[in-house]
Amino acid sequence: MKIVDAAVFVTCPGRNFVTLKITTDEGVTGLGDATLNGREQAVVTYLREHVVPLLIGTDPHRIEDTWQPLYRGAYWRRGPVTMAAIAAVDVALWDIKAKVANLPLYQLLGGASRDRVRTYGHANGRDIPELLDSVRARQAEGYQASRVQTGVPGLEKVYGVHTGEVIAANATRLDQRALPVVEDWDTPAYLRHLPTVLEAVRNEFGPELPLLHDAHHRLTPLQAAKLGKDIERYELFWLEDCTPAENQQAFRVVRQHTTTPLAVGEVFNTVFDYQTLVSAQLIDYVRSAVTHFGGVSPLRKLFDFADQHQIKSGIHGPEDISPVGMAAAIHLDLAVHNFGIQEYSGHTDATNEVFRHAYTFTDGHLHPGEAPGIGVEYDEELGAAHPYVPAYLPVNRLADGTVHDW
Ligand code: EZ4
Ligand code: CO
Repeated sequence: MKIVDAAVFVTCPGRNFVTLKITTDEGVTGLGDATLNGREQAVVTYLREHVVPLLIGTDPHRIEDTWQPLYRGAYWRRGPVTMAAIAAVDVALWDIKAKVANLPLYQLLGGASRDRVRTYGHANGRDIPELLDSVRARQAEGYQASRVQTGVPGLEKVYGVHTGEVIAANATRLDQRALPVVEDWDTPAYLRHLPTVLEAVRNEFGPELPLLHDAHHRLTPLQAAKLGKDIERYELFWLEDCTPAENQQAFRVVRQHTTTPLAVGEVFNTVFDYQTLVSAQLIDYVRSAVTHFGGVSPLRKLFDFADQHQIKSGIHGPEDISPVGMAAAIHLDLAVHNFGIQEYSGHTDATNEVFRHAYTFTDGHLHPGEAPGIGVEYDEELGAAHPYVPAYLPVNRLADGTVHDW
């Protein structure tokens, strides 16, 4: 079997998604997600100009032997654009291999290690009463775990909180002017506020509801250590991205001071980003998405590395991972032993029409379905009816105008 075509599609059924479709001479096709939120066209060009010509004529069954030259042969290793492009190829080839085998992908990854994949949803509110309503709404949708985010008194726009027309949690503004939304930030105000939020949520929903929170890289290691201690009694499932992790050593400070479980890695793109964090057991969950980590092949290797250190998976699953990337994640979640939890925000109806998928969401749990491959079909005609819209992620500024991590 040979690859005869590799096409890149961009569609915007409410937000931008980039999809690679590989076709073989036997007519088998495979899909991969290459969506890099806010930098979509960089990956489109990378794929079309630099990757597609290397694929034509090659054997789609040689997944590892395709991955390695894309990674090593580029010489310029790593980085989110490269790794999103490679991820799309890797997933499309797994999709093809599983279709040829007439099996759902999870069967090729060792088969199911569990019956279904537990998820957490996003609850958010401008204030505490709105957040409590949002947790109830997630529960009504079936979610059995929730990530809780609120506004901070005195701040106008904060990550993770829907404010009027701008869906800050979705992090893009589908607007032709397309300049970044500016959000505001005040760390001391946040550190004072968050314990009161968690207190209110625990009072309302009791001790059993698994709760998560995303600090989105905004704290120093010392601030993160203090926050972790301050909220220990609320027993978070995890505290996510408490401090930027480019300096992996920074997590030693956090780890030494708190038993709050830590999750890191949605912005990482190779195992090297995790080397110290995992080998020194400084975190509890690895957060990378199939889409941004080079695909199913390397993410599986990361999970095996993490497993040696009692660290579990917590795959990133925001709205900006397409149903193709989500499907690949769910197959992996079902198969790996050290699965932790899957983030799942769902997609709009318009998105689900462009990407028809076999995976299902019931009682807060996902299942990849039994369709051969990853179980997603891309409707090219419908996709083309939703053309690309330029959009940026927001930028954070302090009261005096200084840029802060978003
Ligand atoms: O801000 O995917 O845990 N989830 C997140 C996401 C990210 C977006 C950025 O594109 O932090 O909401
Ligand atoms: Co996050």
